[in-house]
Amino acid sequence: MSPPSAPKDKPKFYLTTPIYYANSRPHVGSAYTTIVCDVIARYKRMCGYDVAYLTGTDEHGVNIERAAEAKGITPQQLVDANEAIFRDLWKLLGITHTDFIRTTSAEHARAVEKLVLRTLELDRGRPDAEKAIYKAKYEGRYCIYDNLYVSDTPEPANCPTCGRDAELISEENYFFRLSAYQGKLLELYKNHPEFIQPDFRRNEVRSFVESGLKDVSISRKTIKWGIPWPGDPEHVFYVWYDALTSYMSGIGYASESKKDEEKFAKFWPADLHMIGKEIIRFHAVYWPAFLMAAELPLPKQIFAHGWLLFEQEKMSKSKGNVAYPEPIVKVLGNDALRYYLLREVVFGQDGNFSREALITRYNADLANGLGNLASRTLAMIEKYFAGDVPAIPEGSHQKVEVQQVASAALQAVGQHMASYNFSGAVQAIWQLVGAVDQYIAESKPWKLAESSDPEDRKKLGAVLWTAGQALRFVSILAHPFIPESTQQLWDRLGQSGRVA
Ligand code: ME8
Repeated sequence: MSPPSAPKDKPKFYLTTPIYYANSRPHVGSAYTTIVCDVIARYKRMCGYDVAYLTGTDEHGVNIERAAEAKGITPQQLVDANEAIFRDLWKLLGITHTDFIRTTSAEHARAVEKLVLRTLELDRGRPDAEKAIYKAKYEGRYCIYDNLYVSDTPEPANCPTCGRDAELISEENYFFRLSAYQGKLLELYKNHPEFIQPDFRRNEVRSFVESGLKDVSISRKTIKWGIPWPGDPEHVFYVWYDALTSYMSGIGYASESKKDEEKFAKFWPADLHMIGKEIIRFHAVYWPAFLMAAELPLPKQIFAHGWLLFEQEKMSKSKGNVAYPEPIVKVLGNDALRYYLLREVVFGQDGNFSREALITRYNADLANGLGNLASRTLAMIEKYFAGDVPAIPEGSHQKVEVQQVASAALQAVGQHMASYNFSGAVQAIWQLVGAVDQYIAESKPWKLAESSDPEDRKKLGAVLWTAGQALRFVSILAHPFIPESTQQLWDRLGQSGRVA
């Protein structure tokens, strides 16, 4: 039994969460993506990758301005307060991100400017009809809650996401010529089917792009709270051009320091942008087009997961039907929340969030399942061998089935993790937990301990050695999912250092 094999020269893996709106505090929905990415980051590190994991806060836009106004504070005060809450929550949840970007930071503004100036520079060599960025009048309906163009005509319209009335916008903007990228985007999806995952999402995006793309406005005159357009400060960048660039500014794009430059050169392009399904168009259509216009490398994959639902509706701040992670973690611990989210929700699909189901899962799989097995095994090792069960010669008295289940679990975890099938990976690990449980029940070590036959003593040692080894193996395999309890188990098994 050995852990997933580590490649010799450390390859890099760069993954990101969306940068979350700093107009209010995080809820279980925002924690979901962050936890999922943390599992991937930990797993990749265990597999020998040098991992950069970026998260952060999206701090510009009308909704921030309005939220601040409603509270009688400045937008800066609001985002400062909320950013601190995000950071504190990630700390509480034991998230191992390596980088955190705020869109109000100077390094981010520099990156947005650099990206647009680079594009404008390339535009100089392009005929007028092919210039990526141009100025024109915009009139349309826009949902300020979901930051979504609802329609490009002035007639009243409702937001398809939240159902509220969309606002009328009429002003001169800078536009991005998205319409010119239809062919290149379709080619990208065709040549790199892994670019958008899961497959059914790629099909949706492809149909959307095939039906024709409209140019998009990338600046605003009416909004004040944003990054000024270089050389035309009446305009500020409009959310998506600003927000998406965080994936580069967060790892050093446009920084003047040598160290950051090297970091960007090493980690860009991103290997994975993990997002919720509602922002897939921005990531799988706008973002590659923005990068193509700037002649920069494209991210390798956009994975759009489903929504956590609360009583069949999307959990969201604007609807107010949210659960918060802090009380859950206080009562049951981080691992319970992580385990529940990864085991219960089929990754990629929508899944219901329920406190009752969380508690049931916790009791069944963590407290009674793994917890109980570990306590019983460790208690017997203590009682019958004073905490030090002797290693047994390979093959003697070992239960080959347990080894087989362990090898199968290792293989299954590798396969499931390659496609981000977290529930599959967790189930494979818990099959091993079940197999050890059954092995102990069948071999009745407490009976063997009563016998005066030296063969029975050997058998007892073999049973507890095998169970202990299997538990050590479980603590490695399950570590990315439940890092705190596996570390405790690792320590109690007498292993030194960190699991990973
Ligand atoms: O969209 N279920 O920020 P945001 C699952 N700032 N995931 C959920 C969720 C739910 N009910 N609710 C939120 C933004 N999420 C922009 C992104 S990126 C360049 C800019 C997660 O605060 C999910 O990852 O509204 C979703 O995409 C994200 O939070 C939206 O966060």
